[in-house]
Amino acid sequence: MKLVNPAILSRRDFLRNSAIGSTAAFAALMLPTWQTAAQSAGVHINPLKIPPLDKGRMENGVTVYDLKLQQGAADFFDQIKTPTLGINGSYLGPTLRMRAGNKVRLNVRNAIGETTTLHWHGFHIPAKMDGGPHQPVQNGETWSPEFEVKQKAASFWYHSHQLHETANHVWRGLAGMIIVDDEEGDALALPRDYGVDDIPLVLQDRSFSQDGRMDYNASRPDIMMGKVGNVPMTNGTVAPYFEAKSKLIRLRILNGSNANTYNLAFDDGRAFFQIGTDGGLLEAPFKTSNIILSPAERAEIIVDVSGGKNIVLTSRGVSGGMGMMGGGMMGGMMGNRGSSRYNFLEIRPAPSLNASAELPAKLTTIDWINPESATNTRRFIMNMTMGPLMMLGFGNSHTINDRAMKMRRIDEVVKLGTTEIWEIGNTSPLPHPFHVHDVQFQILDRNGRKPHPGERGLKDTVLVNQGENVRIIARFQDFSDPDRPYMYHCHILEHEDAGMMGQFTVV
Ligand SMILES: [Cu+2]
Repeated sequence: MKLVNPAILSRRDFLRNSAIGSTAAFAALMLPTWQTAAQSAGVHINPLKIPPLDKGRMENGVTVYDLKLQQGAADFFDQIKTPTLGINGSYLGPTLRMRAGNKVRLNVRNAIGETTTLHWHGFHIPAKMDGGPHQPVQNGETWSPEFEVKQKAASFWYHSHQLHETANHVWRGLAGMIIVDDEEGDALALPRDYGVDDIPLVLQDRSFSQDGRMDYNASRPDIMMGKVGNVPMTNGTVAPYFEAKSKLIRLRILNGSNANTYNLAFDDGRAFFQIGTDGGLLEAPFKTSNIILSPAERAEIIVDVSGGKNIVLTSRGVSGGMGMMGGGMMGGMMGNRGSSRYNFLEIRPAPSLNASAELPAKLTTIDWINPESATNTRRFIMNMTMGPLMMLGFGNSHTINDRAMKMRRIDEVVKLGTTEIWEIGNTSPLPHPFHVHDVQFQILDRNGRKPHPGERGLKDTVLVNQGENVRIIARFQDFSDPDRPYMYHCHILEHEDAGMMGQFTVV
C-alpha cells in the first residue's frame, strides 16, 4: 500500500478544519480514504475553480470559438497529477458565452489521441451541426460547425457524444458549460457578474485509484446501473469553497455526472429560488428548499447567503427513485449508488455583503404549446433486461422500444413544422433521464399529474422514474435533413453507450 504525499501535505489544512480527530486523519493517508473522510467531515480546502469565460472573437459577423480537445494532467489533489481530458485546459472546458440571434462558429480541434465528438446539448440547430455520433472528429482533425443561436437565455452545456465512448470521454473531462444571453434576460435585475455573483457549477462525482488516477473502467454492474463515484467535484474542484461578496448569489447548476441523480439542498435547509430550467427562465421564481437534478439537467437558482454563516450545497439520496432500491438483488448490486451524501460546495459569505437588487416577481413568458395542436403521438419505452445472462454481457440489455441503438437505423421520422406529443415510459427497475436533441420541450404531465413547479419550463432532459409515464410536447421546426438524424436517449451515459438511444430525422 502506497502512501500519498499530497494527502500528508493537505492533512495540515484537514486537521486544522476537521471535526474528525487526528487519529482518524493519520489513519487515512491514502488518497480516496483521506478524501472520503474530509468529504464526510465537510471540510472544504480548495477555492472553487471558475471555468474561464470565452466570449469568442468576431470574424466577419460570426462569433468564433477555438476549442482544443486535449489530454491533460489535472491537479485535483496537491502534488498529484491525474491524467485527464480537457478543452483548452486540463479538465473540462471554458464557459462559452453566446448571444441569442448571433451566428457562432466553433473550431473543434481534436488532439485527444482518439476519435470523439462535441455535442451542443440543448441547442436547436441543424442535425449536421449537432455534434452527435454522426459527426465524429478524428484525432488531429478540426470540425467547424456554424449555426445561429436560437435559444433563450439559459445555461446549456457541451460534451462528447462519441458512440459507445461518451461515458468514457465525459468521465475523463470532455464537457463544459454554455451561457446564452438575450435581451429579455439582460433586462431583468438578476445577478450577472460571472464568477462573482453569477456562478457556473458543474457537479460531478468521480472515483480515483489510490495513486490519484481516474481512468474510466466500467464494470458490468457499472454498465447496468451507471458509473457513480465517491468523490464529489464542482468545476473540477475537490472539496471546494467559494467566498460570496453579495447578498444574492445566482448558481447555474449542471448535473454533469455520468449517472447520478442529485437531490440538492443547503445543509441548513434554507429556502432558495429556482429561476430557470434546462432551456430558459421560469415564468416566476419558485421557492423551494431542494431540487432534484438527473444527469444533464440544469437549474438556475438564487440563494440569499446573508446571515453570517457558511452554508454547504449538498446532495442526498433521492427517495422514490434510486432510494427505493433498498433491498433485494438490485439493492445489493447497487450498493450505496444514489444514496451517497455529497458536499459539493461551501459558500462563505463575506463579513459585509454587497446589496443585491430584489428578485423580480416575473421572469419571462413561456409560449405554452396547446396539446390539441399536436398531430402525432409517439411512445417510447425505456427498458433494461436484467438477469445473469445480461450481467455476463449477452444481448441488448439497454433498449428503447425493445431496440438498442443502431447507427444505420432511423427509428422515427418527424414531419417538419409539426407538433408532437412523446409519451415516455420506463419498465426497467431504475430511473432514466430522457434527453431529446433538436428541441426544447414542455412536460405535459407525469402519470397524468401536472409536472412539479420546478419542471414547468423549457426542458431538454426529463427524469422518468420506474413505472412512470411522462408526456412531453415539442414543435419540430426550422431544420430538416432526411439523411442526418438527431438522437433521443437516456442520459445515464453508460446506458446510452450500451444502447438506450434511438434516432429521428425531421423531414
Ligand atoms: Cu438509463
